[in-house]
Amino acid sequence: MHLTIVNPNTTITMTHTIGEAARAVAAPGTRIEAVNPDSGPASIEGYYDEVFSIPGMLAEMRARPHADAFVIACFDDTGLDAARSLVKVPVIGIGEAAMHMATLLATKFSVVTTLAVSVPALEHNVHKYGFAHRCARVRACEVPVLELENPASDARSRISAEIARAKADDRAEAIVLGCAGMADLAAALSAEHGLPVIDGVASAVKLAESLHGLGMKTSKVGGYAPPRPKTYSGAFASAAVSTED
Ligand code: 5HY
Repeated sequence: MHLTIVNPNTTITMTHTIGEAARAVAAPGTRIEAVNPDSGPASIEGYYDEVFSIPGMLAEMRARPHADAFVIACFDDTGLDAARSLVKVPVIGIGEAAMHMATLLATKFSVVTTLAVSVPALEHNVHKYGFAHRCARVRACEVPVLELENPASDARSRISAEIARAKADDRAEAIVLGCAGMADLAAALSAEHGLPVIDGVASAVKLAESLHGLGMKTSKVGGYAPPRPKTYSGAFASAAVSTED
């Protein structure tokens, strides 16, 4: 299968990290393409960044009609519902994927994300996905997203310390890493802390492969029905959907 992974922010080094994490777990027949838009925020930290990342992300998806499935590689699952409306093939958000995996491994989990500004949106998703009774807490380690790209930063140690607090205070039995930029840290942190530490990129790759293998596609009979053709004007004129799409 051809699996396209879209990093909605514009930081190419993070896209590379994401692609490597995906290829590390992909099945032999899965071709991974990791991309990001040229327009939009360098990182997504809260509601304002999120909005401006979505048009570029959708454009990247629209430019790849050959993909058998897509992964949205931002833990906020940025634009996930719009993406599922736009394309017929499965679209997996790394946040939703990681939370599903956590519920298969533990009675309760905590999320460790970057900054406090990101927490409310992730808490909303926990409730939206039906995991409120399984997620002990969404925590922030107060590491800016782009600090994860800085080898000299103390990001890893701060994430590790937050995991220790989640184990002690939340009695978390598993940890979900709340940023795509943390994808390369999961295995080492799991070994260090002695519990499952789940990366959403790897989780989403395997779920996408499963859905493709089952021949399953997104339902188009309700909320994810194709957008109705209509005029789009101004900067978004190119986003208009025709009946041929
Ligand atoms: C992410 N931001 O996965 C989110 C994480 C966050 O640019 N990629 C980003 O902090 O919300």
